[in-house]
Amino acid sequence: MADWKTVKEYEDITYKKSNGVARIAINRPEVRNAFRPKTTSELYDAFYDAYEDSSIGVVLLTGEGPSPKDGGHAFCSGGDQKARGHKGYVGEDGRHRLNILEVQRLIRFMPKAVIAVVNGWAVGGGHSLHVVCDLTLASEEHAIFKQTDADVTSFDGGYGSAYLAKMVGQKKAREIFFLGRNYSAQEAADMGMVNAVIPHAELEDTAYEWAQEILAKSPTSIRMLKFAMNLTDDGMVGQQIFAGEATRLAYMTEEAKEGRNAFLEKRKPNFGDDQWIS
Ligand code: S0N
Repeated sequence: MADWKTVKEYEDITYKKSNGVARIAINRPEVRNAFRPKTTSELYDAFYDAYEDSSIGVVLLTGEGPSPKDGGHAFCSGGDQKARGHKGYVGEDGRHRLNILEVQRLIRFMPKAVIAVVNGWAVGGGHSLHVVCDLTLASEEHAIFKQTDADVTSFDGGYGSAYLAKMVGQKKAREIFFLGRNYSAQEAADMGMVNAVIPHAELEDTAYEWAQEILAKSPTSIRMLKFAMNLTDDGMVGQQIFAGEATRLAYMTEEAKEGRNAFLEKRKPNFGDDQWIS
């Protein structure tokens, strides 16, 4: 069982950790967990903490709720349309931003598994957030997947649509975006964008169990496999990230230590014989 400890108090999100797992939840149930710039800044801050914490191997992303007003469950309803200006979403500082994309990139490029725990509505930019996560677990009773981007002219032409099409196929992805219908957890699983449909009461415990299973695996294998699977879709950035991990592995060899030591000792390196392995 999880023993969640709050890491830091935020206004728009909650952030907790338990035994190698971080849990980040959007906490604006009165607007179905829509994100405003403060929310995305806080999400970025929490995800970055989890990214840097070497004791954390898996991050769960979910939504708090249900709504105090009428009991509606929400994972995330996307960009807060009340905060939307003409050039982006307007923060308390008056600046326009689309910084949910920075959160998406951090989820995509962090060397740890990120699981979307979809407890209710996953709509618009909230749908895109589940798409960019490595795995999605969905509430059997309350999860509803819906793309409203084309209703409100606030559309995700990146991972939210193009990567979705790789996941569910071109025809289905176009249906999701062009028609904006509601899809149940089971329909989403049948399409290939949800890993498992879980009874609502067991959703969080199941996500924690999946996280513990992943934590029992080799951390290097998980990070290399995530980046290998990202690579073909992420172009040169995918290569850069995968190559960074190859460099990190190279640093761990005797060969690399000799290269560094020879420079520091102002001598020629001696990499030894028989090093040109096939
Ligand atoms: C979620 C929906 C389907 C829930 O319907 P339900 O249960 O009937 O509740 P409502 O009565 O509609 O809502 C309850 C209260 O919550 C407010 N509210 C809900 N969603 C939002 C929202 N997104 N922004 C602001 N307020 C919201 C309602 O107004 C209501 O409050 P009151 O009672 O005071 O009126 C339904 O609510 C719904 O359809 N919501 C809107 C979904 C939507 O269109 N989202 C925006 C879609 N676009 C994006 O998210 C793009 C985001 C983005 O930033 C982006 C930009 C560039 C590139 C990428 C992205 C990206 O996608 O990440």
